[in-house]
Amino acid sequence: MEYVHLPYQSHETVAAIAAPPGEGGVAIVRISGKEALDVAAKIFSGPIHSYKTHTAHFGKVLNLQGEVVDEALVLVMLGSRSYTGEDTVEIHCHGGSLITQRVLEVVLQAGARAAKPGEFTFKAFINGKLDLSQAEAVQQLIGAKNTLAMQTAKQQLEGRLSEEVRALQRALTEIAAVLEAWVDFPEEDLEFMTIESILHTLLGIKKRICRLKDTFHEGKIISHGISLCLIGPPNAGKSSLMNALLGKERAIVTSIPGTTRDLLEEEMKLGNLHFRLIDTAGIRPTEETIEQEGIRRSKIAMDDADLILLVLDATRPSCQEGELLLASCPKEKTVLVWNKIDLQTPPDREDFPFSTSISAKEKIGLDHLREKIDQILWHRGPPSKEEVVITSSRHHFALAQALESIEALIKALETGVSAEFAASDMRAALSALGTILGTNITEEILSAIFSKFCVGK
Ligand SMILES: Nc1nc2c(ncn2[C@@H]2O[C@H](COP(=O)(O)OP(=O)(O)OP(=O)(O)O)[C@@H](O)[C@H]2O)c(=O)[nH]1
Ligand SMILES: [Mg+2]
Repeated sequence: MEYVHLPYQSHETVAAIAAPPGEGGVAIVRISGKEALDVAAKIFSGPIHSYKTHTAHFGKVLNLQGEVVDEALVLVMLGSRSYTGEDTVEIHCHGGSLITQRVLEVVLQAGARAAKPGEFTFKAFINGKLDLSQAEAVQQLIGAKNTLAMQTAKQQLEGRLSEEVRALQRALTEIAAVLEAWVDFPEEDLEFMTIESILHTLLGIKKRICRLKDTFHEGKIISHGISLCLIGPPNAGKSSLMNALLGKERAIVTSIPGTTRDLLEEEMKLGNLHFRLIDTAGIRPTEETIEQEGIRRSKIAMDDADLILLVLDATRPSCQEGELLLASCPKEKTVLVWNKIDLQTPPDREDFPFSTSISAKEKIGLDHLREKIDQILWHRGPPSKEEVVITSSRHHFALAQALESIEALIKALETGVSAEFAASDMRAALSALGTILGTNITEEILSAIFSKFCVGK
């Protein structure tokens, strides 16, 4: 594997356009590293070396031949009081894509290296300005598609998750010290902490890790969005419902069963969350090749979906296809939707905990359906502003690993296994927690994290 960021590169002075691509009033070319001032001095008309830190200066950007490239405002940030934690010069130039590119070119000709994806944030991490979970939060904050996602990313960037992890680490380290002492001096009676009190503390820690790990259910919903799949027999009104939810005629609707042949996807916002709505081909036995393929895709979409809307036709309450789907849809992620209630009252299906009745054609019952979707999504309501929520599968994995080690540790202590084994479980738990903050982490993982960033972040 080729590493995007090796730690030894962190001393190099790098530059990139830190503004989004395209045209704007102003764009920023950022230079960071110990030669940032020297580089900027070669291409700026003013006396950069004499500027005080955190001051802005107007002047001209010149190429190495002394020709004017643009007029710009230069911002100087020295020492550790910058985003990257090292000398930084920002050139605020005119925001045309060509002119910004020219400014960057002269900066590179003056001696800076082109920054790699996420390299500014990587520098902030290496220089101790951010821990790894905070660095990941930068990416999430920039990519947040709804206010809840923004709120959780901001909270993580402020260090709330890090604080929680550090508190867990501190509590474990105290116990680790006792366990290590037992390994070193087994014959001594260490009475200041009994096995019972250690077990009691460990159970408390286990509970806290469990709680944090379980917030991933909410975290995923918030930050990754939800795939919502419409499933049902032909002609039940899936495409009509898709259109009604989207508020536009996206899918073809006809009275001919088997109208939809392929998967149709569309983004939708519902409340604070974003959804990927997927309309599918109606499921029924058929000899027709194209329809068979469509049905195969419907079934895959149904398995992959976070949520299913099982749409049944109230005028055909006990059709065979409907019964088969009722038996095969997982109840915990399915809302049973009786459609066409303008024509007939649907039967009661008490075996489905989440069900509702609508008319997609007459737009009846849609608000109630949206409420049902909300209910099935949140196991215990959306998280409060104060609650720390994890949104990354990397963090979820680390917490699961820590939990496993702590469970092994508890078992070892309960069954009186040698202190050495217990101490090694403890080290494994601490090390798993450390990966969230970026300690004990391989270059491969670091590289994978930062390579997902864009250049300029
Ligand atoms: N009366 C009434 N008719 C509806 C309602 N919803 C859909 N329909 C009609 O039912 C027929 C089928 O609707 P579609 O939305 O195409 O059904 P579908 O489930 O997508 O069907 P396939 O794509 O064939 O699987 C159309 O003629 C719709 O106008 C409803 O709530 N009430
Ligand atoms: Mg359809």
